[in-house]
Amino acid sequence: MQDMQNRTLILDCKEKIGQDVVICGFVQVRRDHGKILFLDVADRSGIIQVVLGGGKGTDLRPQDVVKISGKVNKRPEHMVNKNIPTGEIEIYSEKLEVLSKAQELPFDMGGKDLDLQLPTLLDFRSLTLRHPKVKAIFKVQAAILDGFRKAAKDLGCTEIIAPTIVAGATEGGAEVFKIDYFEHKAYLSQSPQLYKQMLVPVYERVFTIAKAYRAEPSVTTRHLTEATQMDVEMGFVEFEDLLDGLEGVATKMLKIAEEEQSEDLKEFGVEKIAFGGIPRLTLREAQEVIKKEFGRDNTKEKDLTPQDETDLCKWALLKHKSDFVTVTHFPTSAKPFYTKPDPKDPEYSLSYDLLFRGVEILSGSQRINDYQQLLDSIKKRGMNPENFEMYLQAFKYGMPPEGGFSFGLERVTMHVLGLANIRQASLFPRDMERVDIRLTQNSKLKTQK
Ligand code: AMO
Repeated sequence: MQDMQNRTLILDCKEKIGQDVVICGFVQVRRDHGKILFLDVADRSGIIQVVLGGGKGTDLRPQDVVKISGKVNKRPEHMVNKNIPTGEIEIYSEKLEVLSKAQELPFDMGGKDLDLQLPTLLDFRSLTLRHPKVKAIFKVQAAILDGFRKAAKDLGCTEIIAPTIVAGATEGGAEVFKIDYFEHKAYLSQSPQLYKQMLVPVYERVFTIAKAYRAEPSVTTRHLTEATQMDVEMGFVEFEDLLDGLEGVATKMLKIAEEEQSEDLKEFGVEKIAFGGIPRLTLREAQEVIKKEFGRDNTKEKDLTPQDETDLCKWALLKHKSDFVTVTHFPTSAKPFYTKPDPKDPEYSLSYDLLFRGVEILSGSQRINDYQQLLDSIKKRGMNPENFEMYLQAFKYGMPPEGGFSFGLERVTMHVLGLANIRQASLFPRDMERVDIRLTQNSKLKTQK
């Protein structure tokens, strides 16, 4: 693609030693040495040192957008910076144009890490996203998305886009945002669930990357009110096929992401992902492991506690060299209406979660595909079948045995990178307290003159 006329990308300067180039980018850091000014300038390809002579650039500051003409020189041996790909070169320039002037920054962005409290990091999101280490989070996230797409396509899935204005709650009645829809009530979709199922008789196998809205009334490090789900749904499958499918997609997706972004991942100092054979346990078996290995008796609980999830992953890494554990057969009553009860023991369902590095990153199930059974399940939960009219049509007119699963993109990103809070893994996170700006107090940010 054509860039600004005559522009050379910073990384390509490596091939232009001794030549005149024009680079465009953002001032990252300035260092004054008498009459000479050293700048670190970054563009989408990398970062380079610029030596500005001739008394130029005295009023430059970080984030100024600049166009610089100069000559690419080899740096003296003792000045080589081994940490960056352009560390053997620099640009000498006396010609600089400021394309856009930045105001004084509210904090220093020049360090290797951006050392800010989370609220400040988010209050200044459009600025803090420019820091190389923050930027890298979303390069890794893009690689995860890429990996998911490739893995889902390899399964034979067709990509679909589901609506997000919907007629009812699918995943749980309370945690749904109501919206005014002309003179009617509508909801923001909690999941693309119903739509991916309706498309099974059309394409057999589908995938989607969708926004999911959850009116989560609590503030935790792992919940957002607007999350991104990566969903798959497949027809003509049995329970074991689904487990193979989800583990296969998880493995392929993260292998691709690790390979594509290996340099960025190194910056975060995280261990390489352990892809040993993924252990599969029923919920009751998992709770036995917790009791035996960690001394907590949660064997009567309907779900795993956050501590159980952490401990199970510790166990899987130690015993199976796997950062993943698949847990199956959650109680039917704890799962959404579309979940298929296990015919061998209907109190438990053909459902599963995938845990990764201590947290649930995926859940899913084999679905009820029988029309009458689905209708009964809706009614049994006190829901109104009229709100599911279009969904039910799909079952009335023939639905193969089917099932699927959904990964939470931000949770996956968070745990691939070892981030402390899910908000760091969302470009513009929404929670109870924030929609871009803080809702709980007047924004401290005034438009700076
Ligand atoms: P579930 O509700 O478990 O299942 O969601 C699937 C995955 O999405 C992520 N996730 C969230 N991430 C951040 N904040 C939230 N509030 C949030 N809620 C969910 C998690 C979770 O594992 N329709 C089913 C999936 C299916 O059966 O196919 C569903 O939505 O990583």
